Amino acid sequence: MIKNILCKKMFTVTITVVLLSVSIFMITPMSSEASDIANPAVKAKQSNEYSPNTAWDLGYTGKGINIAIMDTGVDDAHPSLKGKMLAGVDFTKPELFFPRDGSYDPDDTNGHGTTCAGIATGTGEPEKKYQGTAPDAMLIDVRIGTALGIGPGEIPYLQDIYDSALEGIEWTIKYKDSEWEGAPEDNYGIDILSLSWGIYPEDEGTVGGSDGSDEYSTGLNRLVDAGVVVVVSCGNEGPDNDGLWCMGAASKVITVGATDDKNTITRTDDVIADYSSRGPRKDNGDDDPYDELKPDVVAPGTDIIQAEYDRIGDGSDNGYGDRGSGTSYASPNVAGIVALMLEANPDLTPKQIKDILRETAEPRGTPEYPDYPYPHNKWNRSYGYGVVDAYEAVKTAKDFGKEKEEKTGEEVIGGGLWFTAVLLISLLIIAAVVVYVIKFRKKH
Ligand SMILES: [Ca+2]
Ligand SMILES: [Ca+2]
Ligand SMILES: [Ca+2]
Ligand SMILES: [Ca+2]
Repeated sequence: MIKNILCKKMFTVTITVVLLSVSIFMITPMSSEASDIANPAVKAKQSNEYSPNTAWDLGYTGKGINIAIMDTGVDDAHPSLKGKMLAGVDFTKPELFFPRDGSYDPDDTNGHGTTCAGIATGTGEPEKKYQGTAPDAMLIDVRIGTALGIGPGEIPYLQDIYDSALEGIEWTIKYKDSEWEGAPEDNYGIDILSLSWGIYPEDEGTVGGSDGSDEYSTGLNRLVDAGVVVVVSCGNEGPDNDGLWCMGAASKVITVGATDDKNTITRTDDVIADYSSRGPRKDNGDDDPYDELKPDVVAPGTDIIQAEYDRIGDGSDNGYGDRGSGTSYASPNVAGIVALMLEANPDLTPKQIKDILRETAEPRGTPEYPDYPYPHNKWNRSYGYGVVDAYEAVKTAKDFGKEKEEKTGEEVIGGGLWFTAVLLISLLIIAAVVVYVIKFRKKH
């Protein structure tokens, strides 16, 4: 008996020591120097390292732009997200009791969606430490995932009956121009869909992943055609992945992989995250060899601290949670950058946004196709077209089309000068004629 009690005590002590060591190990990375890294590292937020060459220094923070987070729901009462939600819909609940006109506010009982919303749009209140890349952007909460993460319809055999992800995509197409009740005119509709979601292709013949012809990817392409910029995570399958999953494989979306920023704002030490899925996408056999070049860009996704959800409540008393990692955390960072670009130039099309992001990204790794035309000759299977650069992207977005306008302006000015010159010469000729006539009359 005594021996047993001693054993029990020893066991308890050992477990306590182990737990303490583990918790200390887990707390260490959350020290004060390890604050908000990913945001200044993409050159969105100001920093000692990159200011004044950051997007926020240019004056853009996402004002007048709406980002839909299609995920496990968002605890939008969290101090970082308070007052942001303009509309919501919950596809994990029956339509009969939960209206799907945008008026319902879904709960997050998993945490994934709240974290992603914070990375894109969080104000970081009250300390303003863990801010999103577009802290003035607003939110549309499109819930497709349950407490378990996966949504109804991601279970084989049920997919044909009801699929929350497909419902969510169709809803976003339908409501993309909606005049949300109580929203200022600038914040009508949906500008961007941020999707940290992937569904494994389940059909036969899907060796090598999806070629982008699956119904999730084609649905997202239709959403892009409707004018919404779609940003999707690449997946966490690592370097030996068998292609890309449905959604990130869509030709027209911006597919985002993850880097490890090493908890330093400087970009020089950043490397591809070991879990980030690699490209290219499976060949879809069309005459465009470039839509296979995915991921498009990479952004920090490792050890990210963000707004913490509440399993039962709305997160209104919550702070900021542990660090988490995944390409799920890289894509909302880029969705926020797209919001900054659209604020700088609301006329840009989704294709122009994607082209600018690819062109301005800082290339990394050996180019896989050096003979391809620019910018495709930058592409690497891990880093895509490179590490996203919010400053260069926003600056390029702002000036996009300006060169043409200025030229047109010059032409107008040029035309005005010509007109004045012709008028002056005509007047001179008339004056000369008048003088000549008067003189002629005087002589006769
Ligand atoms: Ca919500
Ligand atoms: Ca909740
Ligand atoms: Ca770094
Ligand atoms: Ca192709």
